[in-house]
Amino acid sequence: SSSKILIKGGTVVNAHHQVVADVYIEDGIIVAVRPNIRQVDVDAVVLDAAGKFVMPGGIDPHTHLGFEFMGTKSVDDFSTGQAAALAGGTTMNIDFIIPIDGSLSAGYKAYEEKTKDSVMDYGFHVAVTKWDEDVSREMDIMVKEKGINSFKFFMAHKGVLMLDDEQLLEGIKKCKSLGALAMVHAENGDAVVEGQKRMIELGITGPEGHDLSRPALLEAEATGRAIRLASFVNTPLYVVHVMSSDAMEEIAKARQSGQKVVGEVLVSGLVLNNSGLWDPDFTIAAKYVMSPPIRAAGHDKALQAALSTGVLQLVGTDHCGFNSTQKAFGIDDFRKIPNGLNGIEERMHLVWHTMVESGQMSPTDYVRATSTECAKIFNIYPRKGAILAGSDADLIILNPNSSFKITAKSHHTKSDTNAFEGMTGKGKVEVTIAGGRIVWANGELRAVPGSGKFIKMPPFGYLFRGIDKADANYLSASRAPVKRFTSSA
Ligand code: DUC
Ligand code: ZN
Ligand code: ZN
Ligand code: ZN
Repeated sequence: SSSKILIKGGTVVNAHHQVVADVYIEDGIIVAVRPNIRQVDVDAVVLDAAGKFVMPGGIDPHTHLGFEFMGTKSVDDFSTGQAAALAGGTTMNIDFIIPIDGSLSAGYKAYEEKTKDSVMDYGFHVAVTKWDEDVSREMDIMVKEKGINSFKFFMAHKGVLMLDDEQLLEGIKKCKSLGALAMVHAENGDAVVEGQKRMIELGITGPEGHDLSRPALLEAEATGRAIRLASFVNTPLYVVHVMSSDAMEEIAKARQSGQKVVGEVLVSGLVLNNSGLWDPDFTIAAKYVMSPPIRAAGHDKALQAALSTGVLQLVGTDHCGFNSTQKAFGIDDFRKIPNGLNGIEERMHLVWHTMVESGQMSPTDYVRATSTECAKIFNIYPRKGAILAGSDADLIILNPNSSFKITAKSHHTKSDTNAFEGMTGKGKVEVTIAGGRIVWANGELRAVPGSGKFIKMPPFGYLFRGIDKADANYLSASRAPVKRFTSSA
C-alpha cells in the first residue's frame, strides 16, 4: 500500500479536543491535520471518513504474548496477538518481560527473540521476580541502555513470581532512583495460598474455587499496602488490573490526598461479572479463570464509574489467552488452570460500546483512556497517543453506526474460545493504520511481519514531576535533629 494517505472529513478526536478535519500521512508520520487539505501527492490513497471518528490507535498497556506460565505458554505470540490487535484498532502494546531464573537480561534476550515478527510497535515493562544485587544492577541496564521505564512487582503468585514486602520495598526504592515507574500486581499472595487450601479441603476443586479462594479484600489489602509503601518512599505507583471496587477505593483515597497513584482497569473488569459465570461445563467456566478474578456484579459498574470520572485512568487487557486443552490442565484442581483470558482484539470495541455508546464517556475521554494516558505515563507522548503533525501515523477510523460482533468463530487471536463470546454493539473499527500503512480495512488484515518497531521509553516521565530525585533519603535525614529534653536533675 501507498506510503501517502489522506483521510478526508472525519471527526478527528484527541484526548483534549475534537474537530472535523482531514489528516495527511506521509512515510509513517502524520504531516498535517486541518480542514480541506488539498495539496497532496497524486499517488495518495484517499479515505472518506465523513460521519466517522478518526482517533489515535489504541495502546494496550498490559499484554502477555508468548508468556511461559503455569507449565505452558499463552497461545498468541507477537505476530498473531498483534495482528488480532490491529483488527481491533490497537496499534501498540506494552508487554511484560518475565525474567528467566530471576535474570532480567536473560528475560530481555528471550523477549527480543519473541518480537522478531512483530506487526506493530511495542514496548516493554520488566517484571522483577527476585531481589539481589544482580537484579538491582540489571534494572540500571534496562533503564539506561534498553529503553525501559517501568518494573512490575508481583504481590501474588507465591513461589513463582511473588516478592515479599522487604523485596518489594527495595524494588520500589530502586525504581525511584532510576525515574522508573513501579507497577504492582496487588493481591495478598500468602493469603491466596491459604484460601486455596481452604477450598481444596472443602472439596471445591472446580473453577469457582479459584474465585472463592482470592476475594476482593485480599486485592484491597495488597493495593493499600503497595500504595502506602510507595508513599513511604515518595515515588509514583501504577496498580495493574484493578478488578474490585474495594481496590479502586484505595486508589481513590490516595489520589484524593495528592499521591501519584495510577489505576489500570481491564476490559474484563469493565464488562464481565461472575453471576452465572461458573458454568458446570468445565471448558466454559475455565476460560474465565484469571487473576485477580472476575468479581461479583456491581464491581463492574463501579469500575466503569471510576473510569468515567478519572479515578482510574486507563484500560488494558492482560491479554493472555489459553486454549481449552491448556485450561484442562486444571480439570481436577483449579490451582492448575492457566490464568488468563483474551482482550487485545476486543478492547477498543468493548470500551467504546460500554463507555461511549452508553453515554458514560465522551469520545475525547475514550481516546485518553485507550491511548493518550498510556503514552503520557510511559513517556512516549505525543509521538504516540495523538493525532498531531509529527506524531506516528497510528490511527483508526471508527464508524459509530456500524456494529461489531465478537465470536471465537471469526476472531483473529489463536485461542479456541473467547471470554466475550456473543457480545455485540455499535461502534466498529473499519480501518486501522499502523506505521503509516493500512493494515486493516474491509475486514481484511494486511499485517507485515517484522514491521513493528520497539519503542524506547525514557525515564522520569510526567508522574515524576515535583518528585525530588535527591530525596532518596526519604526518611528526611536532612531535617534538623529533634531537640531532646534535658534532665532536670
Ligand atoms: N494474571 C493472569 O490472569 N494472567 C497472567 C498473569 C496474571 O497475573
Ligand atoms: Zn498480574
Ligand atoms: Zn498481567
Ligand atoms: Zn448497546
